[in-house]
Amino acid sequence: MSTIHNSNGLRGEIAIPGDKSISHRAVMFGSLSDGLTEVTNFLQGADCLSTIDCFRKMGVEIENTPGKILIHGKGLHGLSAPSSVLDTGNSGTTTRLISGILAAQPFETTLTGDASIQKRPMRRIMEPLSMMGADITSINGNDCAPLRIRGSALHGIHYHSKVASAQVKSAILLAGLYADGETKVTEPVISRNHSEIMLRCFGAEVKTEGTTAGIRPQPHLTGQQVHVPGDISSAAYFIAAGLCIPHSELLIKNVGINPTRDGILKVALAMGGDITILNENREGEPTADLLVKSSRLHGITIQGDIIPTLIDELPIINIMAAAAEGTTIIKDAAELKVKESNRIDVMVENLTAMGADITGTEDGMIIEGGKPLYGAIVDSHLDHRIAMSFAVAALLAEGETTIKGRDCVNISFPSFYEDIKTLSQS
Ligand code: SPQ
Repeated sequence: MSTIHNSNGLRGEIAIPGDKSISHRAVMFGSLSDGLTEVTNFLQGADCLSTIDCFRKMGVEIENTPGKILIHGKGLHGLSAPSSVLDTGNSGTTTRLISGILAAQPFETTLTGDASIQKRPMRRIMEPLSMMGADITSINGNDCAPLRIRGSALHGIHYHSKVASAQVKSAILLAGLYADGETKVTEPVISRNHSEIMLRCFGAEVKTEGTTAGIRPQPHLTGQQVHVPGDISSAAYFIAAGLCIPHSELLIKNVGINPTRDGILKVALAMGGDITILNENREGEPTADLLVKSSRLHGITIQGDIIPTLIDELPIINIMAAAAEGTTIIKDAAELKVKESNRIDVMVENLTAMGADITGTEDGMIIEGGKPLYGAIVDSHLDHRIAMSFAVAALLAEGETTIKGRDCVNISFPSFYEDIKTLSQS
């Protein structure tokens, strides 16, 4: 499918691949544990494979078998110095979380990634980790990767983060496993809490109160069985397609609906979307099946505390807003500028090319919905979330759409185009 055409409706059932954030964390925490960690429904996306590669380079035996990932943990103090640079690929999560671990190891590491990673801000982790005593430098002096990290003795701190960021919070908590006292992070608004939930399962002492998460230094973690739920960020493309394309009905199975990630559901319902939540399971990371039917959507305002719970879904929410009647206003989302691409500029560029009425603002965008969309050549800027959002826009548009750099979906959803094709034929 190199060009994408208008769709007559998506119908059928889809099982969404494993959650990217949870898959990364399972590999990291399993590597730092004593004993075996078994991970099922692991996301075989390029980002999570970068995390596996980094830990293999530090001596961890990780078997990637068809049904499960087996991680033979080295314990908190068992990693060995890599013989080459650690390459985190396109993954901000790998880069930032692993920095918290490397800050405490008895060796020096150089960490880098692709062109996009080398532009993403690292000062946000360098500052708190340095306050803990870490020796971490940006080799080019621009507060971006490549980073050189020399392991040091770390102190517990209480850090007040200016941004609501699970990557910042998790980097600090992971360094806190090795500190000489309690470490706490307070965020302005709570960000996704997968690290807190999973670290507790592996035996760490993690406490949370309001927007503060705290951890105590730990003698050891213990290997676990982790079943990764389907990624709500990947499900979001099918939620949007099911709602916006006439004659659609989709059953999206086993989706993670952790309240720190479920903003897309709240927004879709507030826009008038017909979504039924079925088979809810609230143990550990909560999951449910979602039955989604074509709906007439209307514009809304999205701002404030909900933003961190849907930050990665804002590109596809833009497409829903373009298809909806009326105005959608998105505020408090300046973080979109420092993702794999500047997601405010790129959404404005591509949606405008397709005929939508969208204006970028300092911290979001304003979309006047209901204008017809036309096929166009759009550029993903090698950002997976942009490519998938415009694949859905293409299904809604008259004519033919070409997405430049379309294969970047492999970062988080390798079977994405195949799944759209299957559901188009059902
Ligand atoms: O890993 P990466 O590249 O940062 O991935 C993105 C994405 O769209 O897949 C962001 F570009 O998701 C982040 C998310 O935005 C994954 C993440 C996590 O697993 O902890 C947290 C969020 O980032 P942040 O900066 O808000 O902590």
